[in-house]
This record gives sequence, structure tokens and C-alpha cells, in this order.
Amino acid sequence: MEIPQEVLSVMKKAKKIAVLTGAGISAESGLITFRGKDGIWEKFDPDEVATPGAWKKDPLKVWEFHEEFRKAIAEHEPNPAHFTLAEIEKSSDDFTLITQNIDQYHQDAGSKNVIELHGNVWRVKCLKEGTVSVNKDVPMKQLPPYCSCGSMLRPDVVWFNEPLPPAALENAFKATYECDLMIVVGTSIVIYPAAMLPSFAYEHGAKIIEFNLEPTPISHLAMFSFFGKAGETLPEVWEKAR
Ligand code: BJW
Repeated sequence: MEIPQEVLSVMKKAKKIAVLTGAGISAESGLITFRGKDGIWEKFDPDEVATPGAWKKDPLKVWEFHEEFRKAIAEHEPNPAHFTLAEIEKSSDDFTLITQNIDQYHQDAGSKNVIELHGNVWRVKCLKEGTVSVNKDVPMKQLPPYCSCGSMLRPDVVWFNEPLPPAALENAFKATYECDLMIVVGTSIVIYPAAMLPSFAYEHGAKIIEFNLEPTPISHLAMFSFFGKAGETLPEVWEKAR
């Protein structure tokens, strides 16, 4: 693969790195992405399984969808792209990984400074008390699950039309404004507010390097886009840049 010297130089010299990841980074682990051919939204209607309205109408159906997701995550594991980002963090003084993913593979691969914009499917939230706890039961002992207080638990993820966790969003914007390099991996850049981050970084003077199978709405802003599987391209680029 041809890797422009300029890209290696930017990666080497970057003082503050922000990374934005999406479902594509976990594709080579064996997880299905949301959009495109054979994507999750081809099989499921998001209005039926990933909105507050869906939850109100049929919490069991929503839980069954998330239960499938939990099973798939448990059956697979992080891939070389996740591990490479953890390595980049180790050799960087200022590194923030902003992910839209709910699978926790970044933390499993060793990443430390991770901002989860859309929550984490291993956490559950009590609807009455608002308390959040970790539940890694696969399968769940009971669907839908209940809190000891008697109230139903929901997955601690962000559905459409729900606000993102304020602290996560604030920290993501801060990292975006401050970084001199943003690496964008495996996201279609269509879901807001996450989709705004690369252009904000660009407007604040950061270089953008993208890893995706195909062009995205931010490819024209990128100093370079590596088109291919991130589990192959990202390790190869980092090997040369480190
Ligand atoms: C590879 C690869 C390989 C494959 N290597 N690459 C109009 C304008 C602007 C905004 C809106 C609007 N109408 C509605 C909105 C808001 C809405 C939105 O953005 N809608 C769009 C449809 C326009 N956003 C929201 O509702 C958000 N909340 C919000 O805005 O709140 C405002 C508010 C404030 C106050 C009160 C109330 C509300 C919330 C968004 C939540 C998103 N949730 C999901 C589901 C979580 C799972 C669950 O339910 O449990 O999050 S949707 C889904 O999309 C998931 C993802 O995180 C997210 C992004 O997808 P991602 O990661 O980019 O995946 P894909 O599949 O799209 O792309 C994969 C990419 O990988 C592709 O590019 C491939 O090519 C690539 N790839 N293999 C490299 N091997």
C-alpha cells in the first residue's frame, strides 16, 4: 500500500490526537455494521428497536434486539485496528478516542481515554432510580430485566432522538477543538452530532486522516483517506509512522 510521506510525518509529529470511530472498526471482528448492504438496519427498522417510542411501545422487542447485539459482541473480540489505536495512545502524550460504538472493544483492546458517545450495551440503567450498573450476562437471566427496586432496566445506550450524555459530548468537542490530528475510522459520518466532529476539527486547523472501505461525507476534508479494511490499513500505517 502506498503511504504518503506527508501522512507519516503528520502522524509522527502530532501533539494532540483525537480519534473518531464507528461500527466499521468492529466489522473485521465479526460485528455487523448498521448501514449498507446486509447492515443491521436492513434487517431491523430503527423506529421499532432504537427509539424512545419503540421502547414505550414494546420494551421486550427492544431488549431482544440488544440481546442479539450483546451475544454477537460476546462471541467476538477486538481486532488489530482496535489494538493499533491502543498502541498509538501509549506512545502519545495527549490522545482521546471518541467512539460511537457500544461494544466496548476499544477498552478491551487496552484503550484508556475513551469517550462513548452512544453509551455501552454492557451497562443497564434503572428507569426509576437512574442508577447505572454493569450487566455482562449472556444471555440475560430475564428479559426484560428488572432492578432490585422493581423497576425495569433499559440498555444504557443512546437511541435516535435521545440526547447524548452531556459530559461525553462536551469532552468530545473539547478534544475535537484542541487536536492537531483527527483519525476517523470506520464510520459513515451520517449520525449527528458525532458527524459534526471531523469538520469541526478541520475548521480548527486539525489534519484529518481517514480509514474506511469507501469515501464518506468528510473524505474531501481528509489530507488522506486509506480505503481498505481498517484492521489491515491502520496497523500498516502505524508500523511505518511510529
Ligand atoms: C469499514 C470496514 C472496515 C465497514 N474497515 N471501514 C437531521 C439533521 C441532523 C440530525 C438529525 C436529523 N434528523 C434527526 C437527527 C438526529 C439523529 C440523526 O443524526 N439522524 C440521522 C439519520 C440524520 N441523531 C440523534 O437522534 C442523536 N441524538 C440527538 O441528536 O439528540 C438531540 C436531542 C437533544 C435534546 C433532546 C432530545 C434529542 C442520537 C443518535 C443515536 C444513534 N444510535 C445508534 C444506535 C445505537 C445502538 C442501539 O440502539 O443500541 O448508534 S444508530 C447507529 O448509527 C449507532 C452508531 O453508533 C451510529 C453511527 O453509525 P456508524 O458507526 O457510522 O456505522 P455505519 O454502519 O453507518 O457505518 C460503518 C462504516 O464503516 C461505513 O462507512 C463502512 O464503509 C465502514 N466500514 N467495514 C473500515 N473493515
